[in-house]
Amino acid sequence: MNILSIQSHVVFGHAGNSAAVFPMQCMGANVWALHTVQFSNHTQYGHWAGMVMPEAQISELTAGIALTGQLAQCNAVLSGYIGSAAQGKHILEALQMVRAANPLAIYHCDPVMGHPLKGCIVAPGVAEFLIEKAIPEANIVSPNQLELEMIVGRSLSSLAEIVAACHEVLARGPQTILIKHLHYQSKDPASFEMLALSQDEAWLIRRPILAFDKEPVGVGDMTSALFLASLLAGKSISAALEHTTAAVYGVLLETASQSRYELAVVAAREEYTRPSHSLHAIRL
Ligand code: PLP
Ligand code: PXL
Repeated sequence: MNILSIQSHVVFGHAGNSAAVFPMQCMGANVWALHTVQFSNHTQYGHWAGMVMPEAQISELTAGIALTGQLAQCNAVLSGYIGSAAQGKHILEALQMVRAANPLAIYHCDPVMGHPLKGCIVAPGVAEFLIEKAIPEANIVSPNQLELEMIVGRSLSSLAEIVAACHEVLARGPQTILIKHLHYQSKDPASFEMLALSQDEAWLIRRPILAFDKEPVGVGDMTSALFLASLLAGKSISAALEHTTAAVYGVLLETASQSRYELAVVAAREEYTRPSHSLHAIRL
């Protein structure tokens, strides 16, 4: 299993590749980590040092791998936090190179744009790129509810409306959609819910919500990574959803038990292969 993971890198703490790479490696994937930005820390601190990588690096580094003859070994491209709208074109070029070398390679686009409580968190033009260009190319997409609303262009207030919106997204190209954070009106406030759908099945999963002084960042990035690694390992959509939810829950429990803000990505390493809780998805 080889995954080209195109996301942010933070030197301190965990977001983007810094939250996604290690969990995927623990699940047995070779991760080819390509960084869209290198920041000192994630942006929710309000200040950070570092830079958005020059956009051409994304396609240049991928072309470099192609020269080794190894690009055909790439099973999947995962994209997450993008530093500038100009990087979009190079992500799609990288994807084209991978697909030319391995037509079976899949593209998982995590359309990182915003957070229900924080609003839009990405550079101008990134949202338009994700919605118009990236999602139609993707096999798997993993928006949170806010991002799903941005994709379909309207707010969604019930689970039925959310499921209908997911089918609209599937009609644009992807075969699988994970809604990695739901917050519709009638949702039980004590549970965290996610939804995974394909054309012919829909699964809902719940886990307890944990109270944090400040919500940890990188949870969505880790969620997408674990879901992709689970599907690549041959799990069904429901099994991938169950494994992902249980593993992330385990990481959050460890994080809460240490009273930390940054995710306990390393301390909770057992969770990625043998989650300590088992959670069951419900077929809708
Ligand atoms: N916040 C929490 C506490 C989560 O558990 C998750 C996903 O599992 C998310 C957020 C989803 O990510 P995002 O930050 O994109 O909403
Ligand atoms: O989790 C999304 C994310 C990824 N990468 C960086 C971030 C954030 C959210 O704030 O700052 C660098």
